[in-house]
Amino acid sequence: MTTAVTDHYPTRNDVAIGIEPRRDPVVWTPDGNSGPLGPGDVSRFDADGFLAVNTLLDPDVVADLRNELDNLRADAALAADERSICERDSGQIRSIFEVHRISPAFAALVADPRLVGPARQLLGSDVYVHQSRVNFKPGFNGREFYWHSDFETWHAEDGMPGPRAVSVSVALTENLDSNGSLMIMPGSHRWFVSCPGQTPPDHYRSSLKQQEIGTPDDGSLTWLADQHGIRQITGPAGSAVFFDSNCMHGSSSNITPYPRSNVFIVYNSVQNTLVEPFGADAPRPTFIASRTFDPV
Ligand code: 6CS
Ligand code: FE
Repeated sequence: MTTAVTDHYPTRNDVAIGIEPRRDPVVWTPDGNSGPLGPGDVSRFDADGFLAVNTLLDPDVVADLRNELDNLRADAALAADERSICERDSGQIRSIFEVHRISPAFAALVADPRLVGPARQLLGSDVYVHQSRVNFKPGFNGREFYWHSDFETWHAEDGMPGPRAVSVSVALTENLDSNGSLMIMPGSHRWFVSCPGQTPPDHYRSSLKQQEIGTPDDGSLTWLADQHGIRQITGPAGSAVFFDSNCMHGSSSNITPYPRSNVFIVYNSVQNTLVEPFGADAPRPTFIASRTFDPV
């Protein structure tokens, strides 16, 4: 008999819409736990919910990953694979999921201590890869990612119990303030915003192109933006941002000629492995939410 897991973060399914204080810590590091981040960076992540790093990867590593990006985009078989998500209007590739299982270069990146080291330190445990993806956001046609908390979706649709996960977004092209770079509300990770609506069957087939269910109401977004502001995360290829699973974030469409292509790796604590979805009838496919929990 499986023990019922208490839902500390109710959302969707006619739950009263609201903003509740986060029940869990942000930084799970026991005092003095060592790791690559200094105390200043750890406290900045705790306060803001994210930490931007201007040069995480060396130019030669970035060049290799850019080449890999071109190889993946040119792979006709992969374009027909369910792990490739196309833009809703142009048909250009929007995202490729599970890149760490498709490409040796991205598999190596996942295990790079510059990425997994801070993740283990912040989450205070071993970690496994919950999700990896490249978001291409091509020039002229890269469409937006509307405001959302990743954790709200991962909790409702993947069965992630608590917000004990951290994403690392690595810029593979220059992230400008004009080409749809990431916007985060600093400090928003300390609130859980329950979202309206019911999760449709196979929701991921639409949500990964344009998310509607699992996005907060205007009133909640306005309250959060008034309280916390909006920070645009820009930086050169090779820069990165570590961000808490529950940050309110989004990015605008890209109408410039300059692609904003980033790889995102989501590290989840091995103490926070997926159970049954809290707000959907069936779990999403494993290329979106891994159900093997082998530590990196
Ligand atoms: O549903 C998800 O898992 C994906 N959707 C968004 C908009 N961000 C997180 C993740 O890539
Ligand atoms: Fe997201």
